[in-house]
Amino acid sequence: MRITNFIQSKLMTAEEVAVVLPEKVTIGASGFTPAGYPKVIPTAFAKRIEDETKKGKEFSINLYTGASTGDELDGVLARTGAMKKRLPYQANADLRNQINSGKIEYTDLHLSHVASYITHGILEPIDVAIVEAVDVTADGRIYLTTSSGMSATYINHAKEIFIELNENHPLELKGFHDIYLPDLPPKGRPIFITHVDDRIGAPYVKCDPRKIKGIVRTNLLDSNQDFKKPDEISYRIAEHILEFILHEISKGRIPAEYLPFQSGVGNVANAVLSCIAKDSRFHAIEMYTEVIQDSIFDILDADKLHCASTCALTFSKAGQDRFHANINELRPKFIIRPQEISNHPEVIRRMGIISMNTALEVDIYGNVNSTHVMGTGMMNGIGGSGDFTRNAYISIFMAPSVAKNGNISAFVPMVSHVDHHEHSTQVIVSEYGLADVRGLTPKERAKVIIENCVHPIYRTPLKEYFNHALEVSKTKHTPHDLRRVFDWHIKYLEKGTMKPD
Ligand code: 0RQ
Repeated sequence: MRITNFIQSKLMTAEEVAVVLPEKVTIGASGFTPAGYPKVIPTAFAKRIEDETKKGKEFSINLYTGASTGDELDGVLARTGAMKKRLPYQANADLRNQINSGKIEYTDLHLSHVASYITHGILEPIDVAIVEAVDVTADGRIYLTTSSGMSATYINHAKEIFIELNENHPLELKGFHDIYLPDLPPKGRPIFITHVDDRIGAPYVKCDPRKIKGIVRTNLLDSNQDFKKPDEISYRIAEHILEFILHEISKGRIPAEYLPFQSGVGNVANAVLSCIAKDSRFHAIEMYTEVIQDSIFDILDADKLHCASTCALTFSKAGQDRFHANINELRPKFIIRPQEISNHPEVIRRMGIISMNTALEVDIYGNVNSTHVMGTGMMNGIGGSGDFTRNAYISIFMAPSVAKNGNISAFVPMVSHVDHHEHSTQVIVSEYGLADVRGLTPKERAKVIIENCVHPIYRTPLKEYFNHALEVSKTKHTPHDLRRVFDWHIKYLEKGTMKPD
């Protein structure tokens, strides 16, 4: 870390920043899944809020980020009770509880839409940007850390900027980012990314240095959970996906050198990468995705990564140590882009991405719910899953066939909330098998999904529902019995299980 005269002149403690933040404030923070988010300023601000609320002061915070962040941002601010609005994605238990108890309003947004909502003034404007950086220069170049997220847009729009200068990251992190924001319609031009490793922007975010009101030195790592190896069910799902990809190559629908992969968060997504690493039938891949997790190290160890374009490097403590130790060697392997570019429909469609995301539940016609537990409770949010699903060359949804010890079937007559509808979903996979529903009619889709993906306990009941719907439905294109579509969910809510009696 080089402390220049400019940095020296702006140095403050987190507590000093906390005191100058307004009581009613909209914060645009760095951070994506949880990587590269500010840690000490929000913690100090939360402490101030707690102290001053006791003395009768009222605070009101809107918090915008790139995606989910760590407890030192989302958790501490949610627990103050002063958070009023949060967007566009979260995955923090305390925040989720407050959203679901109605105390915090949450706008669940496609991640590629956030920048234009900010720029067009659809959302409440940003007062203060708080971003984590590895370096800042006197002419206003801000070098971000492990994520890009929404930082560039928030920095552009904020009236004031506070920076957490994180000394834990080596200065060699400079150069991983490719910051480029498209112009607004009607001035928008094509985004010239035709290959995963194309660079079209700058390695820093540029701002008016007069807007930088304070810099706080920190050394805290991103607080990610230790990386859990995927479980047996995830490996079975991954195997079905690998067989499908090889089948598509044999049919000439995927080229032998593959297409770039997008892989979501969680167990199954990690299992797919681990399986590609181990499987001798697979050679090196490219990724055009929004989050890279520790499973990338399996791919790197097998020497099977050409390049990964991402919006965040979300590593466990061990993963972060390994990344730091090998940072120069890994530089050509990763590009970190703003979410408006990592998730941009134009680029995703042009490059022909194979997207792989996880569903909470899927219905017999292939509609997918990724966000709402039993139709009303927020889990995390749609995140980038819709950006990729809608625009991918092949969009795959994966789900273990049951949840909660078998008391919930992931395959139901009708999903209780729709994030990805039957027109966008193409391939559905559980540990029992894979349903390729491209080009099928609704009734054909129902048959292949029920036959290939559903857990044996629920297969016959779902078949019975479909046959019953076919019989009683007045119109037969997408047969349903509207009186019975949610019987499975209602049974779970009343009796704690969807299992047949
Ligand atoms: O709850 O831990 O209390 O048992 O849901 O399920 O199986 O641990 O799955 O961690 O892979 O997350 C869809 C949430 C899956 C995630 C989702 C319960 C289950 C468990 C979690 P417990 P698992 P994962 C990239 C792309 C949307 C955003 C996205 C997600 C908990 O993948 O948030 O894809 N996706 N972004 O028991 C009730 C059901 C259930 C259920 C599972 N049908 N009903 N509960 N569970 N199925 C990242 C970004 O966009 C930034």
